[in-house]
Amino acid sequence: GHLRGFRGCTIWFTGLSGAGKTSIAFELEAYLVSRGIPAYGLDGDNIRCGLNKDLSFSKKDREENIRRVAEVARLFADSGQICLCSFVSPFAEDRDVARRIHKESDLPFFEVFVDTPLAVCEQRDNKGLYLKARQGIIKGFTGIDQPYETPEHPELVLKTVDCTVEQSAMQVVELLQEHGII
Ligand code: GGZ
Repeated sequence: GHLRGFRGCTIWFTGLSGAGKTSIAFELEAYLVSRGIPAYGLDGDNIRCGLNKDLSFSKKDREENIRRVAEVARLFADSGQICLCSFVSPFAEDRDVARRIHKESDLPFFEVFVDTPLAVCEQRDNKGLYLKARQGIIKGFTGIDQPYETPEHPELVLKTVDCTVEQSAMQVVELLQEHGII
């Protein structure tokens, strides 16, 4: 890694569906790339349609989803890029696996809890998924009939209710600066 003079790392955004993970990651990716810092975002949209299209939303398949994503992120980070992972990743033990995978390769890993209350996510319901979950059309939906385990020691907590997407992205930029990544 480090070919471009930047230290690669992984930023792991976790939070409910509709919390704003991908929006913040996308804003951050644009900010970094515009400054010549290589960054790339992974999320359910580009991972679950391809690499992980064989996986469901059962506890076991979410575990495998996170494991594979973490391995891919490790490769991005090892290549000197900032890998921005946006996954609900509701189970603490799965997030810990992602962290361990990076630690074993001596790559920095930052867990960022996108802390948006369920009521706000459900109110937004951008994709109509919460309504379907409430109606029982979708089963095993995080926050409705599957748990979300709140991160206990994340490197950063983003309270999105009080911030714009740009402000949240800048808080992550500050985190990266504090750790000498950028
Ligand atoms: C949670 C679900 C589910 C269920 C479909 N539970 O708002 P979105 O649409 O784009 O984000 C959610 C995304 C979650 O995929 P992840 O790969 O991030 O999940 S995990 O990390 O837990 O493996 C939502 C949609 O897929 N979605 N069904 N049952 N979210």
